[in-house]
Amino acid sequence: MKTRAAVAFEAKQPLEIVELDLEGPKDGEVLVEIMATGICHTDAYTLDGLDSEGLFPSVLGHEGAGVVREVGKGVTSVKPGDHVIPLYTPECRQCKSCLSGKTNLCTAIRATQGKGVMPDGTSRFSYKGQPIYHYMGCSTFSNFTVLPEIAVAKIREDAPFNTSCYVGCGVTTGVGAVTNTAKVQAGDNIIVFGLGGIGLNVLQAARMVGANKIIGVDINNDKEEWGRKFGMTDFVNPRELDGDVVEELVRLTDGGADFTFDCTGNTVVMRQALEACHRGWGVSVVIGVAEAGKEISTRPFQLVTGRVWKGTAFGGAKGRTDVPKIVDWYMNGKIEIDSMITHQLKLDDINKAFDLMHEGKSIRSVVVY
Ligand code: NAD
Ligand code: AHE
Ligand code: ZN
Repeated sequence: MKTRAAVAFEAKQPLEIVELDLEGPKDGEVLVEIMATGICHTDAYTLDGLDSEGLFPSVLGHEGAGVVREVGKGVTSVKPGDHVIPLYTPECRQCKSCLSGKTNLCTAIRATQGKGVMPDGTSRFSYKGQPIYHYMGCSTFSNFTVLPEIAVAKIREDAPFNTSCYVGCGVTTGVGAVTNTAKVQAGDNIIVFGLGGIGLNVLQAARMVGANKIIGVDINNDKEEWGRKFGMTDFVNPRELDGDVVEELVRLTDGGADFTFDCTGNTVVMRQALEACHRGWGVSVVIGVAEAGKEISTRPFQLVTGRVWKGTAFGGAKGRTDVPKIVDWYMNGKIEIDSMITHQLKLDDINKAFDLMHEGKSIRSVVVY
């Protein structure tokens, strides 16, 4: 079949809207009509050529929602007509990682996913006879895409596509970092670095679990108002401080935070986030994805004196199990999504979404097909 898609032919070039050929689902795969997709900073990072796994030409996009249109042989958990969210972190429930109960990082198809192909080693997308790579196993910047059955979460049918697509990455990542990875408790003091599409979701989850001080740090003053809407109690712009940002944060939290979260992808900020943790027990969670070649550093003394550095992918969420629950939280009003979707665009205008993100003017842009 044919599908309209925004293709990343080369790094650092705008996406091009073209018609691709798409092969139908093979055994264990499903064809999904994507109804809406968010644009996450990770898409921009890959398009900018900063991802060590980045491949071109490819169909980017990993924050979608849609409807199953066809299933391949052996598919039992979904059927045509089901509403689903594609999962870049699948959940096979059979691999060592899934069975461990200790991680959401299913390994069943990670190797082929990183190579831009389906589990059988081939791509379903092609353009003028040449294969086009898949991205993060999702490729939601195409109106139709093919996914392994283990990489779709079935969701309720009354959830709007144009908002629930955000659960496919940003919402789950931010909320899950608080509830699954950090396990923030009522009364804890937390600091969030970077108040974008991920950071605001960290804030709202911290409010939901009853955190005490919820401090937001951003270099863009426009983010203060956004932060306050989602539970932030204090705002710090490091560029407007006379002194050192870590010292100021340690002062504000009477010795350091119980939990800090990096939602910037900047390795200097990651160090600040660790060092703003409380001596003896503070935990810093790395969410931001850093560009290829970057490394984190700190004085080992920071760890010797009890601070803990950890990270999270997809908020530690087990996709097929947890994503439907997060959609329920949204539909039942436990978490907020609608106001974070600041821009809704057509596929033809998808490049504007990247500009808005780089200019700091959007929280989430969503393409509606
Ligand atoms: P975004 O562009 O919406 O937000 C980033 C925010 O960080 C902006 O508000 C920006 O002003 C702020 N910022 C930039 N530099 C800063 C600095 N030096 N100090 C303080 N604030 C600064 O991006 P997003 O979609 O929220 O994504 C954030 C990061 O999370 C990206 O690196 C993305 O790749 C990553 N991410 C990781 C996961 C995961 O599973 N680990 C999932 C989604 C996104
Ligand atoms: N490919 C990059 C790493 C990118 C990365 O860490 N991705 C996150 C999700 S970001 C979503 O917006 C993730 O899930 N990581 C775990 C995994 O298995 O990819 C690189 O540095 O090579
Ligand atoms: Zn993402």
